Amino acid sequence: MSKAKVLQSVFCGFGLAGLLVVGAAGQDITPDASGLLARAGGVRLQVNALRDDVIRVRMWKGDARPEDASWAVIGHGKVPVTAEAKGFATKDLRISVDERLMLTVSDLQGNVLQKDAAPVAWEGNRFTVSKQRGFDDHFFGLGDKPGPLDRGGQAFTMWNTDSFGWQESTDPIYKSVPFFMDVNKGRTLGVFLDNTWRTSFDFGRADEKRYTFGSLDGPLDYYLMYGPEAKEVVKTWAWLTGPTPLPPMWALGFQQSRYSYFPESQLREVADRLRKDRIPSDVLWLDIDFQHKNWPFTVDEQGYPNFKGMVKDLADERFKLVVITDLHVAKQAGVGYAPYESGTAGDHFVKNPDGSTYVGVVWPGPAVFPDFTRKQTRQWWGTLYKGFVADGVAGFWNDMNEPAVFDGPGKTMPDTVQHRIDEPGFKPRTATHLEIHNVYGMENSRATFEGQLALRPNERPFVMTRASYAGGQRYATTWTGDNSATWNHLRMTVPQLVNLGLSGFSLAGADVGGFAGSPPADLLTKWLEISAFQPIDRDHSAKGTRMHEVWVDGPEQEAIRRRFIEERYKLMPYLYTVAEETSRDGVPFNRPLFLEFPRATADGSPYDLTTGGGEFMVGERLLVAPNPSPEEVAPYTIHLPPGTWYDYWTGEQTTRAGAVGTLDLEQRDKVIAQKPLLVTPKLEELPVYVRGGTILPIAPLTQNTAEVPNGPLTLRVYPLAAGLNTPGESCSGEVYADDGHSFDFKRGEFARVKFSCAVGADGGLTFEVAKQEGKWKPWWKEYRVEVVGWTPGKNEATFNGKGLKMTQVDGRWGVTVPANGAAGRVELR
Ligand code: NBV
Repeated sequence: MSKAKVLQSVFCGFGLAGLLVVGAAGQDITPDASGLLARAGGVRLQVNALRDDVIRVRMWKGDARPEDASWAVIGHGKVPVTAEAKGFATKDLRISVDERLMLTVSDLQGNVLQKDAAPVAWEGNRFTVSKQRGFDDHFFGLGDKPGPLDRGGQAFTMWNTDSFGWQESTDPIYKSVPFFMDVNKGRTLGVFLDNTWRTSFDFGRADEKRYTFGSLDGPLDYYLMYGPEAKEVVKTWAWLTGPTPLPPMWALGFQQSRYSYFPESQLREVADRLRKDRIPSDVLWLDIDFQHKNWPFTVDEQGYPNFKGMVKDLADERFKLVVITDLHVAKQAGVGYAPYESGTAGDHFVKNPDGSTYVGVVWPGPAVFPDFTRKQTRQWWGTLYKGFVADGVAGFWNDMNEPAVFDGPGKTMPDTVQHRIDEPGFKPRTATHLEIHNVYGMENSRATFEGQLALRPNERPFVMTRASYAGGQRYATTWTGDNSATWNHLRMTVPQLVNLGLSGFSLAGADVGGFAGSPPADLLTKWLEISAFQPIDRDHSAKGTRMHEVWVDGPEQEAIRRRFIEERYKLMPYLYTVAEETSRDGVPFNRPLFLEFPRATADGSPYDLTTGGGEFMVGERLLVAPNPSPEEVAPYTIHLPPGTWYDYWTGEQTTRAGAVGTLDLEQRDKVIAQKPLLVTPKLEELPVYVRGGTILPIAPLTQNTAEVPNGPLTLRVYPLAAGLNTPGESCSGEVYADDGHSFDFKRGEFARVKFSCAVGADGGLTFEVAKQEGKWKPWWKEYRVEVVGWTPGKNEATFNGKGLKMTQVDGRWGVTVPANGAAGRVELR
């Protein structure tokens, strides 16, 4: 459509009143191949389709188009659109713009997905975007913000902040991930405001009919990602900003940390005890006290006289070591402190407006701060790891990178500190700390990550960062900072880690047992139970609190704790498969139920509103249902989405609401309403369910992820319907394996095996093993195929047509068959 034509239709469409509002001076729409450019008064609006389901919206004042650069977005194309009278349409969406540049986004069926509630409000450079909000809008994401899973009714600020002892209503805390999704009756729209300045989000707190987002400065630049299913939006988010890469497998093992193990002998005692007590574990952490006077990249030679030898001894015991490397470089001239001297020589530190180096006080005393917005500085930072890497340190921890500065205003750097952006995609320019603050931690973790890659090109880096921004999942795992040893903090780990996962940070953890304060024995036990199903399982505690390693409360508590950690290790083939999925499509490790069951409610509202956000999925197959009030002793209700479920521990089947597809939505809801599933909480139990139709890969117990499991890979079949009595019903599963630490998987050195099964008319089961993808030889030589809740009618089994004997193990009937990468078929009846 020509520009003139659009103008004409715009005029007709809006009528005289509209024109008067804008003024004759200039409102027009110019379509282009992938969207439009519009102008009203002195404001420009650019809307483009990056994909049929992804729209980018930019707005600015004046003629000069702002710089098009992003720390978060990793590149994207544009797709052609069809121009329409008031906007354009893609194959999924319709965008219309009114005379005041107000946007409406609908699907092609006419459902409004998002509509401006008011024109963008500008106050100097500050802007606020307002969207209409209804009671069916539910908001998720926004990174590590504490509070309920659904962000509706609340308001948040993005400003990375060291918030020791944060509580449920504390905001802001460590990270800024200005991405959220709005789930409205099963239709999901993701929104990402790509602005690193201090941004704010209000989901109906100031005005229940609106949600708003804005910033005090910087670009008005946001992306809309349409589902309709939330899972699609999460995948699109990973498309836009990158998924969490595949971690080394040991990162999924149990990890023991404390602020701080000191001296070396204490760390060795912890290691010995873990092995002696047979607590499966992979990682030990060293916090700041292992350093000389808290100077990053040094070792206190008195406390740790034989650092290299110790790392080696730990490695012999199959422990990986992660050490802290804070970014505040001690300001120590002339004493041979290489990070300061080489950093000064290379001009790598951030500056005051007068050109002098900015100095702030942190753990080492006066310290200087690398300018991570410079590529050269990140490269230099990466080289600082050379010594630790040579010593065999496996991973690195970037703390305090909000950045925390003890004597700075607001406990961070002054707003006026200068960063010298020198980064591909950006104009080389000076930016104030106001602009860089929220990405500083992410770029710190990026420098660490890329440094590892440079030093050990064929090893997957492991970095954990406290502060980050959107896209930071590309470089580091994260944790929720300085939580507290309370029951409420244990409860909050679930919504917090789930929202982090939806925001891209699939691999996240909370300090197990709580950082601040001392957990009573039962709290620590329950925490270790739940964390066994969370992505990063790291026990960590603050100085001055009581020790909280697994054994500290005596043999009874220890036995419970061990059992859960052991279960995590048995589930490792599944957990690793989930992590590998994340690395491709971004669907997180822990998931809200609505991600897997978008149609579990009659009206399409997120199912998690029913559960209160306390239940969560591990991958697509396991559901964990902790007590929503973990200190409460009375029975509580578990809400299982429609379908067949199995108690993970007992195998008992719970078809609470009929199999999916057999009841209509309304009936399903009634069934759920009729029969609450009540459980009485017990210290030693955590309800976990397996979705019917699952084939779950399980390994023999190992004491760490480096140990080769001894025995077959168990493929536990959880039929879709009870007793295999519904012909045609099927189940599926898969397992992924590789060497667990290198990038050889990118060159085909991996194994992915898919399994499926179907129930025959005779009540028997046909189980198919597909030919292995990839050329890696996994550890298993055999499969144990077993069926949960099933008794054979004829007691007949074949493998590839040949008869074999069926056996019962722990009440489950099955067979053991060779596994050599070839396709195979097991028949059980
Ligand atoms: O490095 C010490 C701690 C660390 O243990 C914790 O996990 C971080 O969140 N660090 C904060 C600095 C001081 C905390 C009081």
